Amino acid sequence: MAEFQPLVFSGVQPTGNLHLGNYLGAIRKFVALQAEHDCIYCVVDLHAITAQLVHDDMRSQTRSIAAAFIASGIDPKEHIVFNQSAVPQHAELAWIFNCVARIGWMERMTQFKDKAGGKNAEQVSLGLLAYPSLMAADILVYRATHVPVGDDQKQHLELARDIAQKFNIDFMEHIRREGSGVDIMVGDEPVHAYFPMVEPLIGGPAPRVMSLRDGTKKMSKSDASDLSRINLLDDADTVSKKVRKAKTDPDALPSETDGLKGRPEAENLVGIYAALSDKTKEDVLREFGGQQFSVFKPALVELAVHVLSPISEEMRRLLDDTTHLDAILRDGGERARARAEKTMDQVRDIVGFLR
Ligand code: AQP
Repeated sequence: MAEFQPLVFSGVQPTGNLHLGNYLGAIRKFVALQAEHDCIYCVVDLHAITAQLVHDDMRSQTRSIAAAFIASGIDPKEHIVFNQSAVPQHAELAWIFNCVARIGWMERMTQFKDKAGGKNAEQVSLGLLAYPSLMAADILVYRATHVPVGDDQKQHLELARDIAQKFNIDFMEHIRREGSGVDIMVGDEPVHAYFPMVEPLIGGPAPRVMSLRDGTKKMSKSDASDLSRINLLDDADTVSKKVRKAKTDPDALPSETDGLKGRPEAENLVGIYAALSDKTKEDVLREFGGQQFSVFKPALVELAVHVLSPISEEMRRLLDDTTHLDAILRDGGERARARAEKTMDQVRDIVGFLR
């Protein structure tokens, strides 16, 4: 049975300062996957206008995320780094997916419910509701098979699978006729598919990094309090201040992970330490179990600065030369467009548009 060619795709929105959650949940995985896979990494600027239409600094935010990718170790020559709006095929496929997906699927998305928040639901943009359909198109316009993301994106990836599956079933005869499908197994069922069933790559000790001010809330670019997150561009003093001020409880760290239950802030800081040091939470507690936060926090600051400062230095260097950075994005955009057009050329035939 044939297989889809393995391909990694993921994206980050240019909606604010990149933080430790984006780094540990996503960008660090992007870097690691390059060794074994063909990878496409995108600054998803079309997504950035779904929650807020007018941005004063979208271009600089876009460059900043591209700089973070490269400074973290993504090789834009070997792989592809570009911004989404440079490849109009994403939006074209998203329109087709808007007609494949059902409104009920979109309305069930937790992120939509959080962002549209109850009585505001009628007032938010149609784009915010349709966001997961564009996300499915971002991935599937390359027929990508693996998507590294933070835990918060799990539901959107399940929806991308639902969209791919419905497209494959609805157009099964057309796909066969056009000869562009692949025979795959979905569970125990053999299916002649055009789009692969994407696999989310979520994991590690910090798949969802939580706010430093509230261990029950996700660390987020849009949190009003800058103290809630460590930004990739924060200097050592700022990182130190934020970790010192991070909410904790008065108890010492436990020696076993069971002892972190019901202590979300402690669990979050231990998870961050583990992820930054490539260890497990068990390893961290073996080292720090029984210690107070007054001992653990300075160790965490030292580690965070050690890992993040080379990245922020390199980001600043790249951001000083926007001509070079723009050329990287332009080159990535051209290569991405050629690949996306190959898919859309077949999709237009599968759907049956007059050519
Ligand atoms: N707190 C987090 N922990 C782990 N992973 C996270 N990601 C985001 N926050 C965390 C992952 O980062 C990638 C890029 O995210 P995004 O910018 O495209 O969208 P987001 O999830 O909406 O990020 P934010 O920071 O929460 O932005 P706002 O505040 O604008 O909504 C994704 O893989 C995401 O999982």
